[in-house]
Amino acid sequence: MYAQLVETGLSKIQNLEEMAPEERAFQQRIDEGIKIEAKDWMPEAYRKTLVRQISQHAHSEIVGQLPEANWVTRAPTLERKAILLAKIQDEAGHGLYLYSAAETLGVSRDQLLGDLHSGKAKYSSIFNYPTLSWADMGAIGWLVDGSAIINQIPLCRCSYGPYARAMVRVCKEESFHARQGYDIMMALCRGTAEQKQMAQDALNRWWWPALMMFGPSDAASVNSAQSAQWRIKLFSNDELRQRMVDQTVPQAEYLGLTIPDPDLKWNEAKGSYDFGAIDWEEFNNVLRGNGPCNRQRLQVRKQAYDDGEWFRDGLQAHADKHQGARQAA
Ligand code: BYC
Repeated sequence: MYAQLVETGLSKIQNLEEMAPEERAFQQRIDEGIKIEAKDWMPEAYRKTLVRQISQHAHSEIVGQLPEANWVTRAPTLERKAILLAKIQDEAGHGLYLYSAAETLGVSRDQLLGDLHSGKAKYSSIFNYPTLSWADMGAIGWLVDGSAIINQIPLCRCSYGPYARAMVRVCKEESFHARQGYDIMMALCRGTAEQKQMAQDALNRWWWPALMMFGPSDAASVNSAQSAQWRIKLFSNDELRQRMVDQTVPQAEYLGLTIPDPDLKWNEAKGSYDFGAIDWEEFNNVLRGNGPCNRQRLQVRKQAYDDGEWFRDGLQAHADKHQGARQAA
């Protein structure tokens, strides 16, 4: 796939002969599988691409806490509440590793957060959908964290060292998240008819948005070819989306739930499932800021940032005081 993506993107990206010597040496290191580290020379466009992707990833982790936070006070048991809280705390941790990885590329946390709050930086489309019932906690863990793992396992091998290393722990924790989600779905599906219906309803609402998480189709993906050449992307959006469908259909069957896609069908020749058309108009609309919860999500993040100002000021004053004392000594 890597070769195929680079191939299709050849009109947009340079081949080795066209590159300046420094850039050629950089590309050769990448082709040999050598990691790029923060202090190494890198093309400005590589740095920018990573800042864009890593920061959007970090924002997704932070904004991703909000739909689940909605259910902390209404979890059905103390145990479920404790597990959900631990998962949400993990997401905060992921955001922090990722902001730190982005900072190694010479951007400040304030700049990154400023871009989120102004609407300049994106975060994952999936977090602009509402969580209407407890079953949504199951569906998010199962489908959203499940998709996140499929997308993120290859990132542990991406070319930028600090990003790749941050992803190792993130993926381990995501695996726990996906299992807790599936466990909620199993409990609901083994419960009353009403509980099983809640699980089906959650699957109906989260299925298509989860498929959209993988990004536009390969034909429409503007960044894929260059990211593949730089080995930031090891698999294409469509390839990973197909993996998610193939992995999830048997899991839905085990639960006794129906995937909301009349065109879903096993394709013997391909050895994978065919599935229906994605509503890209809906996806683009969410990206433009018009999803069901976009405004609410941004407003809550901005409010949290403003509310935390006194704390950041306090930390800064404390740090300044100690630095002053050290300089005086
Ligand atoms: N939502 O050329 P493309 C999580 C944008 S966190 C919004 O294919 P690329 C979790 C894309 O940014 C989930 N925007 O781009 C957390 C680009 O716009 P810009 C987040 C999307 O970068 C808590 C444009 O569309 N995961 O899992 O090559 C709880 C064209 O796309 C989306 C990551 O961030 C989307 N779904 O590929 C539970 C993983 N898709 O930036 C779970 C790392 C595309 O040019 N990121 N866009 O203005 C990636 O792997 C890649 O950035 C993507 C997109 C596959 C997402």
